[in-house]
Amino acid sequence: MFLWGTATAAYQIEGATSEDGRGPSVWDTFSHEPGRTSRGQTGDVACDHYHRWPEDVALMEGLGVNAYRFSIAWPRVLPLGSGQVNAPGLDFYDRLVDALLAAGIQPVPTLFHWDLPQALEERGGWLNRDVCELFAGYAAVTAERLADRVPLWITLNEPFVHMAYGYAMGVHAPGRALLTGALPAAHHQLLGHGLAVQALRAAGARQVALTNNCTPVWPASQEEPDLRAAEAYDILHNRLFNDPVLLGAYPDLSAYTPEPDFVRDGDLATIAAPLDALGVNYYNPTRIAAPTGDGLPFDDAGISGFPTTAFGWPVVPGGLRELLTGLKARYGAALPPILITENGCSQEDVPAADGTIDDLARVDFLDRHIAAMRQAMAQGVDVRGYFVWSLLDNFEWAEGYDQRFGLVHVDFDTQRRTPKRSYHWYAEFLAGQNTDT
Ligand code: IFM
Repeated sequence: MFLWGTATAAYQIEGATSEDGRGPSVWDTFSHEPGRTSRGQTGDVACDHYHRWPEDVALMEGLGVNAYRFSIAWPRVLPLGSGQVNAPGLDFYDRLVDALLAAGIQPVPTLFHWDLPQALEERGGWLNRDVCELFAGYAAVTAERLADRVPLWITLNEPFVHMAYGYAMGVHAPGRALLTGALPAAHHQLLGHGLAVQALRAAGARQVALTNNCTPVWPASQEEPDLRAAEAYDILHNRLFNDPVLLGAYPDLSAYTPEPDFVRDGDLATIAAPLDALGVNYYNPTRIAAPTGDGLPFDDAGISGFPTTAFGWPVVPGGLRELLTGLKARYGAALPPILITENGCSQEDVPAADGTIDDLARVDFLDRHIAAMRQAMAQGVDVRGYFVWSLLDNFEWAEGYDQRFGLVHVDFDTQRRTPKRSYHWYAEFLAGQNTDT
């Protein structure tokens, strides 16, 4: 069955951050520090999904999706990251899973979507190798409870973004600006992933995947310095996270570190545990030029000549086809089936006087990206699912509530949910699908 779904993440929608025994996460700490997020906004309430989940499941049922990708908050299950399990936290996800199944929707949980328990940050976060085993312990506890009903699990969401924004540049939690000193956070996330794959399978998970944020990299010119810079960026953004998982080896990291001494014997074999699917999140290509400063080995040259989202991201549907066919060309038989675990756009969705939200640009975005995905499938890429980011407008990290990605508009003062035109479009589209394609 082809999975047609929508996606969210715990800290972006749940709220109830100190309810029923949930421990604090790095995002609670970070978003409460002055100047970290737009207008000081936090995920304290977000979409209040922790209380309003029945309404949100009903919205998905109305949409007609057959799958829902959400994330489980590690600090809700294990408030200190390990040790004592918080039963009400697991109960929440248990109820959600049952409600989804009753609505004919396959739950697809992600175990880590950036909300590390603060207690683990105090031990060094993902820079501390011990966190890898603790992540596997959390995976085991969670799957022992849910794997009887949840076939497909995703370990990590976008370890590149978490490493780059959270540990290299400091614009996301935990707010560390270590530049290339962030690389151990990449390796430890990947090692944690590999250990979690073992733990999930031991607990009865039938299928396991990892979600990477991938981007086609466009050199700014065909001149040698730009081509070299583009290759260096491709290594950092794409290959650093795909090669070890799919090929069991890191790409040449010499542009970033003289010696990856954080990699120990046996780590790569653990990281390369076979997967049932690779999750791919696609938003846009990246155009790269030779560096002008003396820091990193590339400059982001920006893309012009395409429409942009409210975030200013270029809208390039053909980039999705290029990405998918490129993955197949690069990894060949080592590439498992692909799930597009996120694709979507932020728009300035202002309700009209009659309350409707006519987000035609989002409809066009989704329509053209789905067409691009199908072109890649026609070229032989094995894609098994597509999830729109996102079901609801939500807490867009450092951007707070300013960037709206939802098929459903959320009024954050009243928590009123209003399906946008894109919701109705997707519902109609799904009604016309044969779920085998
Ligand atoms: O909101 C994020 C999500 O958490 C991870 N992928 C990209 C989305 C849009 O920025």
